Amino acid sequence: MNSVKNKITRRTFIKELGIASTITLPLLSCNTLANNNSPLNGKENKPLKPNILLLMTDQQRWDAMGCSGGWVNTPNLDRIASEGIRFTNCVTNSPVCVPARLSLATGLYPHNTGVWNNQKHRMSPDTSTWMQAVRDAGYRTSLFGKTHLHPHSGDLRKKVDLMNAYGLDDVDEIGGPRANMKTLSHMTAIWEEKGIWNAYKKDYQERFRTTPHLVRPSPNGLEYDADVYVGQQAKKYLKAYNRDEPWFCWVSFGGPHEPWDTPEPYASIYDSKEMPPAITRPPIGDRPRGRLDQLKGKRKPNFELGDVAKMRADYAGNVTLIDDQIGEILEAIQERDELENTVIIFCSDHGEMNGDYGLIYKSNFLNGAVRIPFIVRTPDTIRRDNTNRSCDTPVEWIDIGPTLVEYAGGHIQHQQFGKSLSPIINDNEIVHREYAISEISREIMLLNQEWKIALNTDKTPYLLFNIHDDPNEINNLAGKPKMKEIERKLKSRISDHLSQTDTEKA
Ligand SMILES: [Ca+2]
Repeated sequence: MNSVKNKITRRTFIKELGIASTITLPLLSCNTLANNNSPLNGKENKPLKPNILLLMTDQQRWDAMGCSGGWVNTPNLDRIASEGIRFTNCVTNSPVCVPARLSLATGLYPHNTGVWNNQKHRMSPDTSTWMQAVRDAGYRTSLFGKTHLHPHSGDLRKKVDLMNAYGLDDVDEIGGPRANMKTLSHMTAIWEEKGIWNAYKKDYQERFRTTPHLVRPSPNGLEYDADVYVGQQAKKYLKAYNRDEPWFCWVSFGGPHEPWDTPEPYASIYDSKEMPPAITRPPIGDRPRGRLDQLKGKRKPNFELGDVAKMRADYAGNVTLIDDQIGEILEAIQERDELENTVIIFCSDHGEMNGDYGLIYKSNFLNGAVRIPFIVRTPDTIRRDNTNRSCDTPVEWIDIGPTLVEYAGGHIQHQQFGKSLSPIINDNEIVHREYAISEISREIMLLNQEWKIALNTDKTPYLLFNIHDDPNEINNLAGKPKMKEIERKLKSRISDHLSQTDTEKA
């Protein structure tokens, strides 16, 4: 039953996909979170473990959902939110892929992992992860899409053993949109076979050479779109799943990451005139400087009038495309009659500035980049009355792992700093975290219920916003004499945090 050693090959995986037979109900129980309403196992009359669906996107802003910002149509995410809890103050632990995803897998901060930027980093197969803890709790684990837990190079089809070591059994991994130009995967093998891969490469080279924010549909069209590939592979897998263990399925879309190349018909769904305007970059003044002030070049393109609105409309189209794929996955789970007993988390690894502050991409601590959409929906939250569907406590994205392990009825044995959300899901009066932390390039940010502060590499505050009075982060109070005491207190919190999470000391 335990599948730790069960490393299936791609061939047997495909063979298994082809076998559709009656689902055998899992015999495992002992889920501390299962209550009397949980479905029962017919033979032993014990609550069934829930299945677990982790839906993740890459570079989706916190406000790019119908239920959060209101400017993107996402009926399926809205449905998950209406049956779950949406956390409105969730930040990624690093606003860029590689450090963020490493932190997610390990529950460690960049100041622990030493990975502070998008660098070539391969997570060692010996690393302890929460995915292993889910598997050890009796789950069959799977991954469709992007992990970026190891460098995007060579042939991802040959990295299955590494993914197995990370805790993921059944794997169909792809690179990100840029990596798909050169990294082999099952998906790019199809592109090559269909004779479309060269056009994809040519389109990318052209747009990044001249205008990175160019809005133009991908030559792949909808049929060979990477997000459609990920959604459909996950759907096929879940439809055919016929093992005894409950399933954990991680669906990790590569979109709505740049470029702005959404295929039709999604490219034309949104009217650019109806997109929310970008937040204008305020003058820097004489405050201390930090990473945000160094972002330039391709991240700060010369926009022409209307460019930002066009980008936003294209981006919104990509989010809706992914939402439709999520809808198909939910439908497949519903057809299995498992939707009610499935825990769902939806999140993104970081946001996208999409023109805010004159910037594109991420890599800074402003809302557009650091704040992420985050929804948890469980068999229990579905049954609640419709109050308290959102929660503004600070949450960190490394909280995903311990939350899922708790719902799986497992245990994380290794030292890590993620914190299960199940207590606050059960009682929204609980303080989950007093503050949330994010880090990049040896800078650190703290967000609490009232303030956001960021320190540069000299440990000097260079961003300070009152999040209630100034939700758009226009009025930077860093370095102002009247803020001295606030800055001192927040800095001391940061220093306590660093000392409490110092793995060197352990
Ligand atoms: Ca990313």
